Amino acid sequence: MKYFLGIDCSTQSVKALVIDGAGVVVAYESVALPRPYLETSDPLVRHADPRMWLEGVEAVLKKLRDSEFDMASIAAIGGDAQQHATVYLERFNPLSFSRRTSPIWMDASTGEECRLLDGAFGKRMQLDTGSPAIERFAGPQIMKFVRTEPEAYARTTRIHLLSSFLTSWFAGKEAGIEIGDGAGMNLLNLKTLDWDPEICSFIAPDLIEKLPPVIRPGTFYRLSDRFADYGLIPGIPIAPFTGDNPASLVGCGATEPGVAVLSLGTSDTFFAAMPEFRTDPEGYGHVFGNPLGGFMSLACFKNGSLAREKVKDMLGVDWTFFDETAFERTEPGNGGKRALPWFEPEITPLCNETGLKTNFDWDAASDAERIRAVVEGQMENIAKHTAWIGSFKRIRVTGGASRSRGIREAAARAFQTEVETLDVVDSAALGGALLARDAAKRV
Ligand code: XUL
Repeated sequence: MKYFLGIDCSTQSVKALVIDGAGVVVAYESVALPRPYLETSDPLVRHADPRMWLEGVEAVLKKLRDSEFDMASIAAIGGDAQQHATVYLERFNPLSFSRRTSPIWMDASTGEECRLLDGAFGKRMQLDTGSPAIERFAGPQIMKFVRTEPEAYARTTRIHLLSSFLTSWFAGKEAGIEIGDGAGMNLLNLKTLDWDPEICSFIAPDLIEKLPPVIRPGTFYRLSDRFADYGLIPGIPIAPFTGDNPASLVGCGATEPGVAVLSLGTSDTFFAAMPEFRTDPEGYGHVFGNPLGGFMSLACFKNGSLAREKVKDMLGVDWTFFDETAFERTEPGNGGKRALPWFEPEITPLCNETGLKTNFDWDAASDAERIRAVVEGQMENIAKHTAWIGSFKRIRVTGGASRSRGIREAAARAFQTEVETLDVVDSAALGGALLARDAAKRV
């Protein structure tokens, strides 16, 4: 029997999911990442140690091998990583980093660079790259590095996305950036499907030389000999790693237009496949690539599950109360009481002043009212800022928080549509495994 492995390297953990040829999950392991980001006094700065991701990937492979799973039966590997994180190399082999830490998607410290890019390119940035200049995207992040650490930038020979860095790690040689995740950089021209020379050279005259090539759907690599240590067969195909959201699009079976997905994770995201690309008139949403061809729309809400958990802990209630009881004790609409738990600077809409935003007296309300206010506030904010994507007869809800009846009902109300729960262990890792199966067919 042949199996296909998907690796998901997300913000808080690394998962390994194995499917058989029919797409049925036969094995699943995960390891928590010890420091998803390094603490700093500036809430806008969010960097992580890139070595931690490699250690996480190796740890999950070891766990899978030690679970007695027959690693030699894996016929192909695919995967994904949190989007937008960049990895700066002085050399790939032996590995040496020119920037000790990697900015991750939660970083919002490049406001100045975004203003400069806006000034230089105006509307063209969004029309050609799918998004206006966005703080967490690779272009503004690289520009900040060029401006603040010019010597380290000069020593840099390659700038990877975390996804292409992991593909390279498995292949044992430097790999390209695939379009799904590459579109989240403000550097890829979606009309030519290649780096935009003008934008790249505005950031640094030699930037384009430091970027990996852009690769097309269907490209694959081969597993390096080193992974024989884990019982894997060297030379099996590696589907290029993509971003977690493009991988989720595949895992949720939403690569064809008509289905939208609301994924409730560390960040909440809303996305759908899009054959021709169209941009958000408000400028918050993005166009990424669909790993199987064409494009996808996406809006990202930074204060997702971590914010819900913080409210739960603040109130000292358990998940049953948060997910169910609070909704039995209150009425839909909550008498107009709404709250937005923006403990981290919010992305959609942009808001750098953190805190709990309410339109009612929080102290005088019951815990149940506070919870409904937060959940209805979040779902209405998502519905409002994704209206540009289109309207959908049904929305698939996935991610840990989709188990909450209260959240599902609030989503159905906010979107005025039917909501179905997609019961997959991990849609991004599943997407990675399905991309691996696809690569195996092409060999
Ligand atoms: C998408 C985004 C997040 C990360 C989370 O643009 O920033 O969803 O991909 O891993």
